[in-house]
Amino acid sequence: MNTIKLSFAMVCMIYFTSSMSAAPIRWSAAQGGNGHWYDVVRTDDGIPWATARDAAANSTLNGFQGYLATVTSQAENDFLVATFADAIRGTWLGGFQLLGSIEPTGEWQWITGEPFIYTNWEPSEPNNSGGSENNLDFATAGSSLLGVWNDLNGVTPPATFVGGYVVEYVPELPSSQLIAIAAVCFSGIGVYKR
Ligand SMILES: [Ca+2]
Ligand SMILES: [Ca+2]
Repeated sequence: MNTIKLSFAMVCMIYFTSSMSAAPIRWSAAQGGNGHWYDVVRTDDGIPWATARDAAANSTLNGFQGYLATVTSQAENDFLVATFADAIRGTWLGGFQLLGSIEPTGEWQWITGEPFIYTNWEPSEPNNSGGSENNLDFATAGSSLLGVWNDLNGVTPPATFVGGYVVEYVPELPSSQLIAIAAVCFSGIGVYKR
């Protein structure tokens, strides 16, 4: 029985530590920010956009679900550049085009539904290279400019062009789900200690 309780407590601790193990950084109101948190996750080169999108959606920060980052202002783009520097090169963002969009600049949208108005395309981008670049990334090291955008093939992205993604988290009051999980975990640990 004690083994079961110990295992339960360990699972709980792993849950909480894993959700905090990354090091997201907040764009605070004091900085003129929106209060959201951001993290750059480096992965194997060539990660498909949809894989990154799903991984971001499965990421949590203190119980809050993340999403593939949406960059909707120059100030937000500047914050990411200043905060993560070269780590953002070759990372996916939450922008995409549906098939049939007017190429290369037409009908870009954010996964959140936010208006796609601000852009920071690299000069000569988007170019819909190969006729199949419908996903948004921060341009890779081949670019002379840090923080500029590129359109890239999200299904079979060139391994040398993308190797990670940016996650954004919107903080809110602790969810009832988190409270419930925490209550169960701490009661379980308390039982074990007795
Ligand atoms: Ca395109
Ligand atoms: Ca391109």
